[in-house]
Amino acid sequence: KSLCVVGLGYIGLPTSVMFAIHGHKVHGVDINHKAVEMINNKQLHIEENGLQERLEEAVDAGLFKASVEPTEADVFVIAVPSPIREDKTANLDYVRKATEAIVPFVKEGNLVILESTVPPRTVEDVMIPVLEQTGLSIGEELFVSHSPERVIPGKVFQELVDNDRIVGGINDKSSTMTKDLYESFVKGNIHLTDATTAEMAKVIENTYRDVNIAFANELALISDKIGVNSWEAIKLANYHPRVNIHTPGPGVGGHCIAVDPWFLAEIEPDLSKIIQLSRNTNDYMPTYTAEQIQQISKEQFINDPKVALFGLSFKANIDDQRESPSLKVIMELVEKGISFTTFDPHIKENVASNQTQDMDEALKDADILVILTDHDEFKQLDPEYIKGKMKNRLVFDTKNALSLDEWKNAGFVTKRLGDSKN
Ligand code: SAJ
Repeated sequence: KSLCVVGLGYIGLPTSVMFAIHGHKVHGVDINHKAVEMINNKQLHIEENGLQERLEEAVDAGLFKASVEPTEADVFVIAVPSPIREDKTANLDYVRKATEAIVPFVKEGNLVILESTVPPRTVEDVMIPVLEQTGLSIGEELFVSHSPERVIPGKVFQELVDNDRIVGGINDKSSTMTKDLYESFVKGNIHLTDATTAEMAKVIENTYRDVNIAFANELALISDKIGVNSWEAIKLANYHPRVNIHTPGPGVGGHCIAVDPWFLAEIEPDLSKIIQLSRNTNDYMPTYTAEQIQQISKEQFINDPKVALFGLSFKANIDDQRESPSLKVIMELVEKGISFTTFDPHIKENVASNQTQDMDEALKDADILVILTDHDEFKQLDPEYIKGKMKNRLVFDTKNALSLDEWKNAGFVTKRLGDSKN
């Protein structure tokens, strides 16, 4: 088949190369000229395990090329961002614009698939009216479905293949056509439903995770007051066969979990109480983290601490900073007038202020080391080495990434988020 994939980001690019290395001819589209040029030169503008070699394979086979303009194709796949606005309502401008952009190229018999996560009813209420401009009869001459991406950054290629996939067509024919296409590389089960149910299922998955993390964060806040290590208590509770509590942390980042629950809250604000409460709990965690940094320092009689913040990406071993709790912690420290440096081996671009690529420089004159992301590199930090680089020996681990006993032995005063035993 020939495919036109609109949006070559964290989802669109890996998906494009997967289709290409499975024999489809893929034309990728992105509004970012620089990204398009890089992709055609087999260079990556994002970090993802296994993407480089697959991109090379796809381009070398002549089955994948990128452009800023769509083209005619059998299938159109839309994988563009669907962020929220300041007021926590869905910003569907990218989805709408991508749909409008393909309209001139859509022909009879084509299939349009939306992969972006969207509020339930977006396909029916936002996309279909735009696609009607093709003059084609929707469901008879033009087929449309929602097949939400469900892959986790860092393990995208494994999950693209192994995860079950949801396919929600606007009618049965749309669903079957979509299933046939994804079967070229998906080994998980493909479940068919309607477009709106598929939208709901996807939003529910991420909302479930957000609510569960908020519960874990609440347990961490309680544990900080009552002489309990929440990490240990949660681990023990999870030995129960029907309990699966997620882990606390400095907040919830990324463009999915921190965003998608608002898609439900927006639709039915009065009925989504737990959902909104959870969002607010998770959004409070960076503030709590900054307050803890201040408090721990005060307890050690350091009134004007210099903080070394380790980890800027929103989670371990990736280069993505979207909605990262670290950026919110930074804002809180700025507001409190606390000085800091930042270090993250995965972030090359100097987006955060006071960032250095040199760990020793980040630690210079620091009073407190704060771990905000559990990168593998940080788990391997040697306290014996670090202690020689800092002014004071204080460490605050918000991700349970360090063996704090080792740090204590090296002379550090230690604190773990959600743990009043450490
Ligand atoms: N986090 C915690 N505690 C946890 C798990 C995560 O604090 O127990 C934090 C992370 O540190 C991070 C944030 O939550 O800041 C989100 O990370 P994540 O690993 O939960 O999720 P994402 O955003 O990388 O990917 C999610 C996935 N959804 C689910 O697992 C239900 C992925 O499968 C989706 O494809 C993706 O959202 C998406 O694009 O929607």
